[in-house]
Amino acid sequence: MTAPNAEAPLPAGLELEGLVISAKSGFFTVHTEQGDIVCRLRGRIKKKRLESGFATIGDRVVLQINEDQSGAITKILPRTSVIAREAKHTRTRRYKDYNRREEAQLIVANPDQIILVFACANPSPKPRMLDRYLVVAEANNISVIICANKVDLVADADARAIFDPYKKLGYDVIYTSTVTGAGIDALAATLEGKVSALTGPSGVGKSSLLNVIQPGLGVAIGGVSDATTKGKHTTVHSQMFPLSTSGWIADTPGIRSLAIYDMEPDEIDAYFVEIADFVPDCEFSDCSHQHEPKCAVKAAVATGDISTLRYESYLAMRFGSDTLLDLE
Ligand SMILES: Nc1nc2c(ncn2[C@@H]2O[C@H](COP(=O)(O)OP(=O)(O)OP(=O)(O)O)[C@@H](O)[C@H]2O)c(=O)[nH]1
Ligand SMILES: [Mg+2]
Ligand SMILES: [Zn+2]
Repeated sequence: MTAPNAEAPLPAGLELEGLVISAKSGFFTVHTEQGDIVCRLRGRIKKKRLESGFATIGDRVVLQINEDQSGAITKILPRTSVIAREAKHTRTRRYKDYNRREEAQLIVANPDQIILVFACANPSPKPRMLDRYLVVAEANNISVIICANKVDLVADADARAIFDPYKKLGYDVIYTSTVTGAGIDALAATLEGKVSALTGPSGVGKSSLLNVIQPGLGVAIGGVSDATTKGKHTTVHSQMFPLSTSGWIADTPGIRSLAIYDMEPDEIDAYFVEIADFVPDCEFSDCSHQHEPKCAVKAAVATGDISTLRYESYLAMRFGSDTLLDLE
């Protein structure tokens, strides 16, 4: 016996609201109270997509049921935030509005938090990339949890030397291993009831973490081509998964490069949280914190209140010629 209505078709024209949990080649799976419905964008939206924004996972949308039980997305509800990397060819274009960033490659819309995954080794962590992600998250006002994965591969002290300084800056850092299980409960606890997105370079173990946090998903995991360098870009499409503890988690493809865009150079000051603290004390209001006298930022670097690494990272991001930093 099936439950009443379990097999009953939904009436054509029925409007439902839901959450986009997968987006692939023009097909969107939308989670609704009536189940998961495969949708396409309604033609009118497609044409108007420059205004309405292309749907991405995490978007809340309105859809209409078709005769064949598929759906047509008729409306993308306003986003509260979005994590995107800019498409290279649109680097110089500016998008102030979250809903108009379709030319950037959207990674996930409306996340409550991002889990920024780096490996302690294999591939080796790159603090400059981490800083860049943090700037993007700060700029989008999204909270970040730093997950230092593969702790089993290094001495504890070595892992802490790299990631503990971020705790001092106020970021949550969780050390994990999908091999030993270290830190997995702590990570899982931070996900409860929230929409989170796993992001970071390829090969750091994002999909592996998902598989241990929510066993049974069977998400494909890949290798790392060379012990010190690159992941294999195993995950190709972003996807949201429901957590049995409540909440959703998105697995996303490893990011090759992450552009800083939509940001004036001096805005970067505000997104390096510890640098922002000292900027008001600089003698000159337009201080570039490089060579000016009575620069509070340089003074803080000299006393160790700002780490040299972070200061260099800041300079590279603000004044470096590389607007697109290779993450691998
Ligand atoms: N030693 C060790 N290896 C791990 C750990 N977590 C994942 N790995 C390995 O790292 C490799 C990459 O894992 P994935 O989960 O595919 O990495 P990913 O971040 O999803 O990579 P992309 O999908 O390419 O972005 C696999 O060989 C995993 O078995 C860990 O905690 N310790
Ligand atoms: Mg993956
Ligand atoms: Zn200064």
